[in-house]
Amino acid sequence: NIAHSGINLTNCESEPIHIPGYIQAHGFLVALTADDFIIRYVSENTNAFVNRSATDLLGKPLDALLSGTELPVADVAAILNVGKRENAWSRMNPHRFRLNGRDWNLIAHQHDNLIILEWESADTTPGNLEQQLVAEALTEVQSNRTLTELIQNTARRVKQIIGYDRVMVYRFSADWHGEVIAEEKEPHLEPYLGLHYPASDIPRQARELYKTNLVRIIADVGSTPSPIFSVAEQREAQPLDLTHSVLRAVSPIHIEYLKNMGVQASMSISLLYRGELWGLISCHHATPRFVDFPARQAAKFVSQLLSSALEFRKDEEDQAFLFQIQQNEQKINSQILKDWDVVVGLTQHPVTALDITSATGAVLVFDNTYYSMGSVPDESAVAGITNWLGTEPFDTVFQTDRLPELYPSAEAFRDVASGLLAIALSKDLNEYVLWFKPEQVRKVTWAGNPDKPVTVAENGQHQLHPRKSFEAWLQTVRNTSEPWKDAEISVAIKLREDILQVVARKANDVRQLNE
Ligand code: BLA
Repeated sequence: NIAHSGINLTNCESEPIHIPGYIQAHGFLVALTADDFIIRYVSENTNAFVNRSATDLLGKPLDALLSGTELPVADVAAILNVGKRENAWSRMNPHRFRLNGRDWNLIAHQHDNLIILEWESADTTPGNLEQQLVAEALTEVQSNRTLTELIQNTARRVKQIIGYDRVMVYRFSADWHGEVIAEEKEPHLEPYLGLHYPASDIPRQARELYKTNLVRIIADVGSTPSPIFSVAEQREAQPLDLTHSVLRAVSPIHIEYLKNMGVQASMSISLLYRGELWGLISCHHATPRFVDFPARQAAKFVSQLLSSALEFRKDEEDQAFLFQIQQNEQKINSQILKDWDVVVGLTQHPVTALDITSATGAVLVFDNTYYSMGSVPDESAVAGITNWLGTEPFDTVFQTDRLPELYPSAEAFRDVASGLLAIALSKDLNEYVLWFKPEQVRKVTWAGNPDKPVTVAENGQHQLHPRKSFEAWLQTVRNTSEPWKDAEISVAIKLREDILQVVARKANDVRQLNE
């Protein structure tokens, strides 16, 4: 049993998950000194595979591990020498061997001065479906597919490669909470698509580790992890660093989470965007399920193609959004100039003030009159907002993604106006353009009954359940909208300048007429 060593729901971030002292028992691990191949660490279960007790092997040369097996020491030593000399570990993995009547993949890497050898069983049938899916994915990233299609198809391909019940694309937000943005699943499972989870479900040190080590599999949440033994003189030393390991035993807190969720195997693949974690492909299976190294590599490759598409598509889409709203702003400006009327120019044409942001509603308050576009609070509510804005210390632009927190009366219409972006045309005359965004989550549909109590374990671990997590997240985002993008704010400021110019020129015309 892994010692929790004081880790609980409130201090998850301090669990040192890269040095758990255990591996998952579906494979075995041996770590050798890089200079002379002396065994320094061995997982306890090694004896079941090589018929030598783990403690016997400590301090012995590599030969001790392989003697008595049909595996030539020279072959393994040759591989390690090449890996060492050229630091070619990742390019060379895996090495397929037959050992005691079974097929194995040896996955080797070097960390500090140790070479870590991990042995996993190899599927007997390497398929060409994988190759076909990888080829398809390659062609697709070069095509003109939208990011949404690429994301969905990546989930579909990963599911075909690893055969899990559910494959999700989980995207992180700026505050590290996340959302399921694509899902491929067996029909009987309740959908998680569109659900959000708090940042603490995947704590900081886990996200850091996942930037370095891009794939992890938890083959069986019910299996007992195997402890790693080390030589006597190292007993006081740090446990073996498993940052780059493929067999690392997983945090018991996360195991609990998966069990509560009815999941017995989990695999996830990191999605990086400019070196930062953008999301994860998260995969679940209801029964234990191992995926061998070549299949994991294929799934990783398909996911990395998505990451590489992100690198340019995401910029492209951000660029396209900015371009679109800038175009709309110019259109509105020319409408105002042509009509020589702010109200008509902003509200009466196919392109209105609503189209320069991603807001769902907008209001122009001008000349003591209220003009609405899209879904907005009613006139008296808007009057309340503008009166309050008049007392706020800003001259040009005001924005918030949590209006009810600043202006409590807004809680009554948070479903249309949790986010507010406002430009002041004249605070003295109470003239503004206002844009509104709704509360982030208005309606959530669980396939199951959300009021059904979760079974409560004696130790209170029931808190670790995605449904609970989702509720926790809902509490934190009540009364908040999606944030306003810099592009939206800067285009709104540009619109303000254009409007004020026309207002000033009109005032000037009136003055000249009167003179
Ligand atoms: C790890 N948590 C993870 C991982 C995922 C999630 C994907 C990566 C490991 C894996 O592949 O299974 C979370 N999985 C999700 C979420 C969804 C999903 C949100 O499918 C949504 C559909 N977890 C908690 C709390 C703590 C916690 C409260 O919920 C801490 C108190 C910890 N999660 C935790 C830890 C890890 C983790 C420590 C790292 C596990 C490891 O790699 O050792």
